[in-house]
Amino acid sequence: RKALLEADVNYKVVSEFIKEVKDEAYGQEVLTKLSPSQQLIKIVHDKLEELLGGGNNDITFNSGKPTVIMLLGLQGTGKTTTAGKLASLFERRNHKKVLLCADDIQRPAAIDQLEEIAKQINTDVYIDRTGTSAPNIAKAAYEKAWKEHYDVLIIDTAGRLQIDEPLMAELKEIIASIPVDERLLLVDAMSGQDAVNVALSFHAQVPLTGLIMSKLDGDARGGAALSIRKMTGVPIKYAGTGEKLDDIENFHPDRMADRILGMGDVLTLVEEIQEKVDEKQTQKTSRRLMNGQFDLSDMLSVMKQMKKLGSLSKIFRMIPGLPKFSDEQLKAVQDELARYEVIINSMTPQERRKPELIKASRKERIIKGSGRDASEVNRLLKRYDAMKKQLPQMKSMMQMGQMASMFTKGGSAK
Ligand SMILES: Nc1nc2c(ncn2[C@@H]2O[C@H](COP(=O)(O)OP(=O)(O)OP(=O)(O)O)[C@@H](O)[C@H]2O)c(=O)[nH]1
Ligand SMILES: [Mg+2]
Repeated sequence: RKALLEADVNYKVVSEFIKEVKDEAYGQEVLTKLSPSQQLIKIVHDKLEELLGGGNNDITFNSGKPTVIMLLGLQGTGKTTTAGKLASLFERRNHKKVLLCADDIQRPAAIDQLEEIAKQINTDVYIDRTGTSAPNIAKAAYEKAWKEHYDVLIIDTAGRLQIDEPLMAELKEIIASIPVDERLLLVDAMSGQDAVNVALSFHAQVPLTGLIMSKLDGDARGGAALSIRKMTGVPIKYAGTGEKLDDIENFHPDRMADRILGMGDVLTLVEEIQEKVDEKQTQKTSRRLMNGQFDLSDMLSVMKQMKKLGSLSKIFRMIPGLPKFSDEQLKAVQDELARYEVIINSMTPQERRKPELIKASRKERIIKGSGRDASEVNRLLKRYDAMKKQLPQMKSMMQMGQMASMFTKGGSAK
């Protein structure tokens, strides 16, 4: 059975995020128009927006020479379509003369696809079907762009199912042979956490200058965007919102924060938490944990907290590193809690404070008193030892609880 604390918790990310939200909350005047829960959501929302935004969210065009944009990404993420979308956007909005370059020579159909797109938007495209290498094609396209005074050159590159050496070598060779201003990675909004690793490997080999989220018109909330933005430090520049060639827009961090939070249900959740969290107890346990103290009563208190935070964690589901609790995990904690509570109640205060006192004869008494069996008592003691070793994670758990309790009863943030 999987314990909650063994869930994928990245203590650093959790406590950093919570600390920032807390600082923010402390510093804030009482906003009369917003209820405490709305305030909390607003702070989380703004924090998300800040995380998602920042950096140059657009393209800076060179003057007097072509601006070279290279599109990168795994197979089917939307490179070729986005090449067309960007060309059309720059022509319409920025009145630029754009040359597309079909540099995906892995499949003959890829060239045809870009040629077809170019025709639709009435844009020029550089094509070479003689079998020469991708870097050579890019070089020739760049020369043409210079000679014929194109403002922008957009290079469509080959995708792969997975990152592989030949692909990376080819991309590196292209950027070594012509000056590429923008290296933009396509990230499919539907992709999960593995997209983070993909982005990081691209970034390590071909330093990225931006991200483009594609397929934001789907159901995906786009939590991967947040992880990738944070892990690479690279700005998200554009968002693809459909299959048509004008379905592209500059990336709006505020809209994305709305989407990640899925506004509707969050408010209800926060209100639910407020009803459940016992502020005094939480603070007391929190203080003890900070001082490195942890006994069996603290264990009960932490477990109660975990149970309550199960629903709060739904708010943070999309934030990388925060604990994600499944319904089964919550149920497991609930059952465990019910069993342990009876056993711990049969202990003397001294035993609760110093569980290491509990040897054979005391154990016998506790078993009789609680009506539970030896294996359960042993399991409880084992669990206590395991939790004691995970003090940092528990501290962050209690902090989350405090954060929620700050907003209870009129938000007594202190
Ligand atoms: N709904 C939706 N579909 C998109 C979007 N962007 C691309 N697509 C679709 O995704 C599919 C793949 O797009 P491509 O542009 O061919 O992707 P690619 O990265 O060039 O793929 P490869 O060249 O095979 O690596 C196509 O069916 C596109 O129409 C988007 O923003 N929304
Ligand atoms: Mg393609």
